Amino acid sequence: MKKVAVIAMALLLGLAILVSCGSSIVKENTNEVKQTESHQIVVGFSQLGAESDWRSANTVSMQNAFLPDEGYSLLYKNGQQKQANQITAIRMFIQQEVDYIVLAPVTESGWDSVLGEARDAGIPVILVDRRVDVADKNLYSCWVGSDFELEGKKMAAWIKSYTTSIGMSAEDLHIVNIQGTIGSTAQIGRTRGLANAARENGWDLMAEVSGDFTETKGREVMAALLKRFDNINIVYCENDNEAIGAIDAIEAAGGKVGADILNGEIMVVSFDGVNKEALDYAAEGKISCIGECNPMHGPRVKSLIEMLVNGETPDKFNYVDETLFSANKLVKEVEVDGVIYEIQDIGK
Ligand code: GZL
Repeated sequence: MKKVAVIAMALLLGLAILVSCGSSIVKENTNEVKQTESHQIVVGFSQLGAESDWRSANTVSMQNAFLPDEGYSLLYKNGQQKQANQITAIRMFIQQEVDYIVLAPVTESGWDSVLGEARDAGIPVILVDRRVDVADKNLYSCWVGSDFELEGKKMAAWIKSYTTSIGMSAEDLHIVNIQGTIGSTAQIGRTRGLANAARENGWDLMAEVSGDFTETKGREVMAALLKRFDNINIVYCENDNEAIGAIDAIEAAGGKVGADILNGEIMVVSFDGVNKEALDYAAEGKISCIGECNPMHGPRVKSLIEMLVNGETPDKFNYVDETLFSANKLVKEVEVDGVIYEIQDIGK
């Protein structure tokens, strides 16, 4: 039943993405002040970009959570992965006197000033997905998202469990990390999780290069790494879109992806579990393990805003529970910091 549930969830996520890719439910708002009925709650949402399937699903989840017939007006601005665009959007929301600002920050630094302007305007800020590194944490009301270092630790535990089970010695693991957007919370956490495990286990972590969470950059970076090294046997991609690009590059160079490292295959692992192609790759073993990163934050952000509307104080940090997806039968669970995480078997 679990497998059916997981695949059903993946298909639902895929459907959400198809809807968003085919015809976005809510077009980006123009700059005119949006005329809303007086009783509506106006939410200004500064989304960081549209770089990945995860991001598309996250945007659709937010758009579906704040609907006019449920008393909301959502002003959505896409930052095209540039902080300057997000800062401009936040200033526009302030001018429009929105009731709440929701920010999915592209990277952690550089937000103190504009969040200070929102505070001075009396507009609460809710952070979603990635976090900000500000001197005064009172500049935002609360945050909801993933524990990215835990995601990295879980994947490292899976790598250790699998390679140990096939009899590999630690020094025989030759790993490259195709990182996400440098300075983003997801990249910082996933990179730290792997780097610490590599140091503690004596693995050969040969390179860390940013693929910016995109398929195109993932392909480019992988092709360059294959020219640089002839002994790569594990590719750690910090999201699925990078993994799809990396797999293309490996196969274009005549390599074979899979878990049979001892017979020359290159093992690819990644994060998200949203992209249908990546989930299919995982089901057939081309991606050996995907660390779940759940994008469906819309309802979570909505419940945080509803608490604020009701005068309640939400928890400052709200973490999402996540698992690992794999069709590999050798690893059934991993243990991280004393907690057992069961692997969701998504094999066909
Ligand atoms: C993670 C999110 C990351 C995803 C990528 O919560 O910030 O950004 O892992 C996305 O796919 O681009």
